This record gives sequence, structure tokens and C-alpha cells, in this order.
Amino acid sequence: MEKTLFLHDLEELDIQNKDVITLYNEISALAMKHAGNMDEFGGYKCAYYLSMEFLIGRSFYNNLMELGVLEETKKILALKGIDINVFEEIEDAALGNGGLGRLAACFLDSAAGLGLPLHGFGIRYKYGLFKQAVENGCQVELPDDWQRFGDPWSVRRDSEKRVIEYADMRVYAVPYDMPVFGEKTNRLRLYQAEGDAGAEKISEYLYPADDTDEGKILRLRQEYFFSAAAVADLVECYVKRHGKNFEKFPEYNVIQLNDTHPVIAVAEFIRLLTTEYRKKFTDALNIAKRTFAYTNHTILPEALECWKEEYVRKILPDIAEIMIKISVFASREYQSLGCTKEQALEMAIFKGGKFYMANLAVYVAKNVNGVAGLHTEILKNRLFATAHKTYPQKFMNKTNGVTHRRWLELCNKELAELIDKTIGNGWRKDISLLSNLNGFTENTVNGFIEVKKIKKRQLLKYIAEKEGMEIPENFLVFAQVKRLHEYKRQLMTAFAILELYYGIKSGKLSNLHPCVFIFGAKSAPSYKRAKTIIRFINAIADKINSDALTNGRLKVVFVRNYNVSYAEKIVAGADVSLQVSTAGLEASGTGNMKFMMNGAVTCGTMDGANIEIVERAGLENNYIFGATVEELANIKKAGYNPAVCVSDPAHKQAVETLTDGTFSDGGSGEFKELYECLLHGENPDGYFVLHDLGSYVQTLISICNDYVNNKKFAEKQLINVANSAYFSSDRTIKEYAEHIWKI
Ligand code: 26W
Repeated sequence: MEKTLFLHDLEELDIQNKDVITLYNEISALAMKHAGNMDEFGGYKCAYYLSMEFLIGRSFYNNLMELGVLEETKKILALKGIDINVFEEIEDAALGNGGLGRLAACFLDSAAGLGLPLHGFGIRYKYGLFKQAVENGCQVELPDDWQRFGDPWSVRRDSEKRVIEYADMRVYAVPYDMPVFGEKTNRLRLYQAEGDAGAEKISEYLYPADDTDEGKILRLRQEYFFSAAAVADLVECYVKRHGKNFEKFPEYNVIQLNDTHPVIAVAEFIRLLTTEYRKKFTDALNIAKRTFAYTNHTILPEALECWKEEYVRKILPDIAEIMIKISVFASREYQSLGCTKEQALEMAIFKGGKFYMANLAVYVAKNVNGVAGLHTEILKNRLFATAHKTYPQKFMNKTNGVTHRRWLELCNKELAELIDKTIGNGWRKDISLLSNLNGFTENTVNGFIEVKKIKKRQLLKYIAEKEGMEIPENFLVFAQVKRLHEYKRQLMTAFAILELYYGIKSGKLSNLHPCVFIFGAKSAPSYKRAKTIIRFINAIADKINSDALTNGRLKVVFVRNYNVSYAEKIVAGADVSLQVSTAGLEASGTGNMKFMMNGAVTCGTMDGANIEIVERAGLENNYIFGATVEELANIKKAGYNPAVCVSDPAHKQAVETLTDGTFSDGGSGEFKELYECLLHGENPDGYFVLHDLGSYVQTLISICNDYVNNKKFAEKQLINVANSAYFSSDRTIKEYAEHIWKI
């Protein structure tokens, strides 16, 4: 980066009557101009990350920080009378749903920061994750037209566009390259579909509604679209440099499949080698086995994609044939390695007229990893047990991480500076040095208390502006921010809040330390029950916030359009991170790591990465409650009757607000439906909300009580910061680079 040239041009920049969007584009374009070129693909061994989602969030501040000119830019703009924060008006590029999409963005950032060659391939959606509005307490989806702000950080590569063929249509895949700045400038290549109107639909929406055949086929088209474009780019790049002997392809390319969405790339790779390059099927398959690696991010059945044969045949007949052929090979191989026919069938790629993409990935991939210790154990012992027995060396754990550049240095400059003052700034390059913060002095604790006050003040000010809600600074801040899903149990938090509320009203909790619960969550548009829970939380917030008897002690706010930029403010300002999923169902969680890095204690269940957070920061510095995976297995075996839980009057009072008229669901009957799914039906309270509710309430009360001694509480929080290095994606990427990618 030619910093001086950039800063010189910035000083020269005429800002007269230019609006924020124009300035945003001109300043970004200057940075792009002086940033130097993105690294080429293929000259030496690189890793390639194929993902349906890249939740990059806002690029402006992050890129200027990575280019080392953020502070200077702030000063130069201030001299021109511009507060750099005006660019917060530029919305995030939300090209992802949540978890795995944000992880992909963190991985690219860490690899660039570490100077490791990792490039991303995905889709340049015209409309990313919807913008969430809330009307009468209900989620409303609005299109996220992120490109209306311009897209100065992308370079369109017309000369590299290529045709992607389906049986019923041909479309152009036009690459847009986004630089990922760091020690190296890696590349995020997002493809845009062009051609006739039908073509453009392929890259129009992230996660098109797939509750219709047409929607499902569109999703399959999307998955093939970017997978085929990426494979074609990599194969072409290889042939240009190394010719048509593909034996060496794995020496230059390792392709990481981010969940099942890009797994079709394996079949496309084989199709390309066997048709265009006339390789034998078995040779192509063996090269694929040395090239691909697969990450599983969830054990939820609805996310383990399987495609009906008719869908695949309709638009990709040769791919269908190839996947069937791989399935035959796989079955034979499993049995030749000691599996019975039945066991081989468990891992079948093609059975019952369906293609099981996770099984295809597990069979072909050289490595299969889960994203936290417990999750990987569940993959080995349950989901892919037969494959693990047959190919034990394939399976490994790679606990997730988050980039500390965005999730500490950028979003919490004040804490980063306190750390510099205490242990020097070496931790910014080598995050493992953060552990030197352990053994901190009282002075540092006081410094931390100041920082937390500042970040909380900033957060509460932002919430006052955005949500019109005033929260006093002395309030203890709980935050539960993540996608809305029943297994994440936002509903359990809602009930717990009601119990605190009634406890305060009855006088039992009259001296509870004042606290606020901040929710941030988007529900998938078609996920009715999740939307009901959003409505319920908003109804609770309205009631509690307007009750003069209690609102000096308890408040609830559901922030709208929770996104990466909102997350940056919440993780920095919160005191307690709520991570309360049903044990065994949250593969890892990554919000938990962001909170830990910013000095929030975790109030959570023994699930996903919470287990490793507590291992590293100490049980005594966090608040663990709820049934464990083992306990839940026993409860299920013994038979679980949630009705028993509501015999407790406090639980009964909270849960029955769904049906006793305390709250109105606008006559939709959805609150009643929610009540029914908890207490009646074939699998009542399937996520054990009522089972863990009691211990949850007790834990929240003890946190409030501990917070009264805010120096001791601050020490717990600071110990979490000091032991959070492991959860930087720098550590994760180093493990992938060493154990899987060999780059
Ligand atoms: C059907 C809706 C749907 C869509 C996408 C379900 C699941 C997905 C993804 C494949 C699952 C996902 O995003 N999983 C999350 O991945 C994160 C990064 O590894 C983990 O931290 C989260 O625990 C996991 O839920």
C-alpha cells in the first residue's frame, strides 16, 4: 500500500457538496488504487475456500485499518470537517445468513493477516440477507439492496467470464474480485450470473425460499453455478502453468468445502477431467480425493442437504450420473474395508432416489472436520460413525475462531489500547501474546472497568438512536444476539425474563441489580415458529418497559436488523454473553468468542465452543448451567414430560402468558401454537426449554448478585479477555494450514 500517495490524494480530495455515498466511493477507490494488486491464483500451492455465504459486513473501516491508514484518514477527514463515522450510513454487504458465512469472512481475513494464500469463491448476490424491519412486534423482510451504495471494493473481470451449462439453460458467470488486505492481498472472487432474465435469478437472492420445487431447483442451480465456475478457474489456471498431467494438481490446489452447499464441486471436477481432458474416471476420482476437504457446520437434519434425483437429472444429468458412479465406488470401497452392506448403506451417497451430499463429501474428502471439540466427537460417534470407523485418519477437529482484527482491534479500540499499555502491542501480530495479560494488576482492572463503561455508553447511545430506547448506564447488560432458531432457545430467555419480571413485582427480587436484555435476531422468512418467538419477545419488551413498577430494574430491547456492524457494538458493550443452546446442537458458535474477546462473561450451556471457552477462561469466571449432552440422552431414554416442569408456579406463570391473555398475538393463534408445541404434541419441548428454565433463572440471578461487586466481576471479565487468544481465527487458520492445507 502506497500510504503516502493515498494520504496525499486524500488531502487533495475536493469534498465540496459531495454526499456521503459519493465520498465513500471516492475514498474507497483511492484506497483500491494505491493498494497494489491482488495475488494471482495458482503459481504456488494455495488453499481455496468454496462457500455459499461470505458475511463480510462493512468493508470501509476494516479495509482502511488493514491498509494501515484508518487513523490518518480519520484525521485528514476531520480537518475537512468530516466525521469518519458518517460512513456508518453505508450498509453492510450481508452476503450470508450468519454462522458459517461470517466464519468464511473471518478465515479470509486471518489468512491474509498471516500471509497465507487462501482465496474465496462464492456468489455475488444482488440482494443479500434481507433487511429486517419490525412492525407490531413482527419481523418484516425488506430487500437488502447493498449495491445502491456502489461497490468500490470489487473489480469486475469481464475478460474472465465463462459459460456455465445446465441441461435447460446456459448462463455467464462473471467474476468480481474483492481484495482481502493483510500481509498478503488475497482474493475473494464472487460470481455474478448474467445472460437472460432467467440467468440473473441465479445470483439474485441469498437462500431463495426453498419451500417449493422451483425454489429448491434454483438453490441447486446456485450451488452448481459458483462451484463449477470456481473449479473451471482452478483447472484452467493449472493447465496453463503445468499442462494436462493432473497428478500434480493437489500439489498446487487444496479446496475446502464450507458445508454441503459446494460439495457438487467434487462431481464437477471429475466431470471436467473425464470429458474435457479425457482422464479415466478412477484417476479423476483419486485426484479429487487428494484435493478436497470438507467442513461440517451442523448436525441438524434440515441442513444436511440431500437432492432428489429428479431435480439433479432435470438440470445436471451428467452430474447425476457421476454422483451415482461415485456412490457405487464408495459402497464397494466401504465393504472392501470391512463394512457390512447395511453399514455401507448408512454412508451411501445415492439411495432412495436421493443424493446425500454430506456422504459424498465424507467419502471423497481427504479431511473431514467439525468446528468444535464436542461437535467433532458427535460427527465421529454418531453422524458419520461408519465412515469414521473405516477412515479414522480423515476426521479431525478444527475449533472455530474469529478475526481479532475486526472483533477486537476495530470494534474495541479502547480495549486494544489498554492491552497495548499493559503488555505491549505484539499481540496484534501474534495473538498468542494476549495471554501475557494474565496476572494483571489492580490498575489494569480499573482501566478495564473504564473501557467497559465507555463501550457500554457508546452501545446504549447507539441503541437510543436506533431503537428509541433509553437505558441507564448502571444497568447490567445481557446480550443474546444470533439467528433465531428453536435450538438456540431465545424462547427460554424470554421465559426467564418473565420470571425475573414477576419476581420483581412480587417483591421476591426487589433488590435485583438493574439489568437489560438485548436481543438481536433474524428468522428465516419461512420459519414460522421462529417468527412467533420474535413476536413474543417484542410483546414482553413492550409490557416490561412500560411497567413503571419494574422498569427501573428490568428492561428488554429487541434491536432491529441485527447485522455485523450492530454486532461490533454489542459485543464490545455487553457484560454477559447468553449462549444457551440445547447441549449438542450448537456446533460451535462464534458470537461466544467475540464476546469473550471483548470481556463479557459467558452465561451458557455446555455446548459447542462454550466448553472450550470455559476450559480456557475457567469455570469460576463464567456461568454454566443446564443439562449436558449425556444428561439429555438419559432424560430422553427415561422419557421427558415437560408438563412436570410447569408444576413449578413460577415456570407456570411465565409459560402460561402465551395463552392467558397477558399478551396478544393479534388473533393469529401463533402464541397458542407455541404453547402447544411445548407441552403437547408428539415431541413436546424438543429443545428442553422447560427442563433448563429453572437453572437458567437461578444463574441470571446469581450473575446480578455477583455484579454488585463490580471489581470482582470485572476481574472475571478480564480473565476472559486474557484467555481468548485461542479463539482468534489466526489460530484456527494456522491449524487448517498445517494439518489440512499444507500451505
Ligand atoms: C436450513 C437452514 C440452514 C442454513 C444454513 C441451516 C444451517 C445452515 C448452515 C449449514 C449451518 C451453520 O451456519 N452453522 C453454524 O456454523 C457456525 C460456524 O461453524 C457455527 O459456529 C454454528 O454453531 C453453526 O450453527
